[in-house]
Amino acid sequence: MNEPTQDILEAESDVLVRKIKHYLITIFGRVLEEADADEYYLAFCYAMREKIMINWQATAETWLTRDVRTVYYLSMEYLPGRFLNNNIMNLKNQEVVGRVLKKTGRALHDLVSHEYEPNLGNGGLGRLASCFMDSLATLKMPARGYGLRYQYGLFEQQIWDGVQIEKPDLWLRTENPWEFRRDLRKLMVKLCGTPIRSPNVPEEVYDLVDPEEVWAMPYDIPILGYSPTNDFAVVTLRLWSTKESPRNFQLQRYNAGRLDQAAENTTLTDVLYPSDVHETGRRIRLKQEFLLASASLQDIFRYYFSRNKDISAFGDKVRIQINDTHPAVLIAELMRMLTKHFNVAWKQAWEITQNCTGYTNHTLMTEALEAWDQNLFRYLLPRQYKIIERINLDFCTMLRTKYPNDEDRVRRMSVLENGQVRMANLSIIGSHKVNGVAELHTEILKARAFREFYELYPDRFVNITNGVTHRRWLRNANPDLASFISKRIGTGWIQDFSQISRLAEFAADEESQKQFLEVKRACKSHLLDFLNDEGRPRDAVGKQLPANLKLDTSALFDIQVKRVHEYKRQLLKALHLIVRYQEILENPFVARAKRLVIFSGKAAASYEMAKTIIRLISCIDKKVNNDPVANQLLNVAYVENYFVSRAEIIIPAADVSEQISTAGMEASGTGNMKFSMNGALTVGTEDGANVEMRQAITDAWWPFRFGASSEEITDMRTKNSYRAWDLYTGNSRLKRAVDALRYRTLATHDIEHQSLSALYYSLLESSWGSQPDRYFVLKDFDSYYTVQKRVEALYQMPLKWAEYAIHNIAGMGKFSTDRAISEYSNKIWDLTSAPLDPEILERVRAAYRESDPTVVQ
Ligand code: 26Q
Repeated sequence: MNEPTQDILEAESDVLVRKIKHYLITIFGRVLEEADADEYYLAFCYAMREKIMINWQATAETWLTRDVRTVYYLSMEYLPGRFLNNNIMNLKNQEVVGRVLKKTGRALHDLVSHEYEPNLGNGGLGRLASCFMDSLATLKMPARGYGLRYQYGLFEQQIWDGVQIEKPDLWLRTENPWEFRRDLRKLMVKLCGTPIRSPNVPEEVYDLVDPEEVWAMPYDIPILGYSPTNDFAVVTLRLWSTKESPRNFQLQRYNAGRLDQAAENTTLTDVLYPSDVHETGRRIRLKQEFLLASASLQDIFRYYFSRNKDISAFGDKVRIQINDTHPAVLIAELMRMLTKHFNVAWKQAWEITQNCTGYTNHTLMTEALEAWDQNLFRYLLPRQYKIIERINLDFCTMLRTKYPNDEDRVRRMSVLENGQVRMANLSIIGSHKVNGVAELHTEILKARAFREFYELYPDRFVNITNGVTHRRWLRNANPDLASFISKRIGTGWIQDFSQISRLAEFAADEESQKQFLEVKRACKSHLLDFLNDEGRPRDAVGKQLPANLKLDTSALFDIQVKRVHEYKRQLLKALHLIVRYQEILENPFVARAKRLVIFSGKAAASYEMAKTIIRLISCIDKKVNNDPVANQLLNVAYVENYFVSRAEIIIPAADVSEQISTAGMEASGTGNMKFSMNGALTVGTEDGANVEMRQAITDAWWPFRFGASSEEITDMRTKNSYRAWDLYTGNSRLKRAVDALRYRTLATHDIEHQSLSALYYSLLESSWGSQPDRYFVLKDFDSYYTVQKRVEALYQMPLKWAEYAIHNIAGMGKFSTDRAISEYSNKIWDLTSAPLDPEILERVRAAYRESDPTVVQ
């Protein structure tokens, strides 16, 4: 496409300025000069939004008129990050925006950082859903995302002298200009009540007497794809809310004095459950899951019937992907709707349901598989429970024929067992494809967690390795590195990330190495500014302390950011820190690489051990940063409140990316990919997607692999052969570090001391029937220590380091969600790209120009 001329840029920026002024005066009653940052931000977004509407409308109309197969992605979590900057980039409006800001006397940084991002997820799974939306839109795949619009997203984390404090996330305190409330599209969801047999339908299909009726109000967010021309597609992310429908308030209960119950259904979507681990038995959570499933399904049916006269094409036109088991009750609800409302026979309905549904698993920890108490389930969702009973009866009957005299197997595979409803079993049975999120993960699913299902349905299991959108995580987060790349291989990589491999040609080029190091230095400087300002630690009453970092950008930036979890082993890194500190004290005059170690991540509010690990790191931080000898060589920072925009500052600055989970426990990881794309070298176990990253980057350029393999770990577990105590006593370096947890070396008062002791005991003593050191921290310590020595040696050779880094970036072509979405489209959905119809686009554009004759294009 031809670049726009100066005249056009100028004219476009004039239009935008006029629109901003228009919104300021008509919505806020303000003129430009008076507008505060909030008002300016909103007016700016409203003005930008107009352009989005054209392609949004044209996308919807194209897909509607062409009656294409569509995928509906259901996820309880989304972490989209900030919208404004991404939208400016995908509209390719940087230049125009630059001029607008100049003309209106505002700064880009102030504008984009004014946005408060939605924190509607816990971590990896939610961020993956958002990366998928970006790639679906970019690939022009007919798609829609469904989720919940929580009033309060994941808590805001503050760390007061080492203690995690959770504060409510008030993301809706000002208006969100990126969402559109669609009153006409609201839907009713029915729960509880008494089931009664309904006439003329299969036996298990019941009517409901006296149900609770909850209105779900949709809010639509446009997700812009990237296109080198201006025919980008816009996918809708539709989030349901129960807040804005006054009738959800149960006045009868209120009148009966049950104030708590009266408001339950207006507050259903109030909070995101703040845990990425086992959270069973939470009534509201099950109601939330059903709300998502039921409202989305009704919406899917409504859309389907706007294009089709009868149900016959449903199985062909509709694909539904469930992001983990959280929306899995959809399988029962789809069966119910097909049989009850559309008169489909049971057997055929089951075929349609399986055909339509795909299930992605994100965890290997069997204790984290979702299971609901049967009584609770039956009480809240009586009709769906009946359906599950029938599904399960059919399934178990089939099993008994196939495996006669193997009741144990039937029990293990049954959906209803032990007083529980097992959502993973339901999901596998009700889907045509089940996928893991990295090769190792999928293999372990087949060999262990879902082995018997795999035996039964070998073709159902597929792997689709995760990715990330390189547009947000490289192009937007690290514009200097992006232009470093584009100068060398052109801009084609933005759309087709496999082209990044061509960067390898420049890895050995000294000029490129130097420039890479300069880009990295600038990113580190930016992060240091943040750490020394907003990112400073807090004292025991929450007041921010003066900056306490001594190191500059010449130090090695060694970073671990992710949810805090024992299996992710922040503790391993902490122990290594203690060792380094002790070594420095012992021998202060040995030349050593300077290192700034950065952590960030939230612990689930109820996860004591994780909170204690944060506390330990803060203790180390206080000790090391305030020690006049050690702080010349080693600094530690725990950045509170990790979220997408903060990750966008932290990740580009990393020299070393820590991906050190116990092998076999991290399903995939996606932070690992973001770091590597930004030219960090990975210190990593052979876990999750690390394995495939190593293969893609090749062993030659992947120097810091360490630790026991997942086979070794499994072996130690099954043979019960692991002896943490022997490792501890056999390694004096390690022993001294572990002892620091117990001997009050790090703690400054009693409570700290008690906390840290708990870590000591978790490593060395069995408790509640579980083994010491369940995550094999001590096992991998030595190998971690050795690899960290190599890190420092290589860091002494900056140009060599840069060569490695450039090879790492060049090897990341596979890890874009564009590739992942293409694979889902081929292997699971059988979905093809549907670009915008140029005629429709032109017609919508013309209508827009007619509505406002001042617009330029
Ligand atoms: C379940 C029931 C009740 C309440 C909460 C939950 C719940 C919520 C979130 C359970 C799990 C999660 C999130 C899991 C998650 O984020 N898993 C990560 O998914 C990433 C994307 O596939 C992987 O890269 C990570 O390895 C995996 O840990």
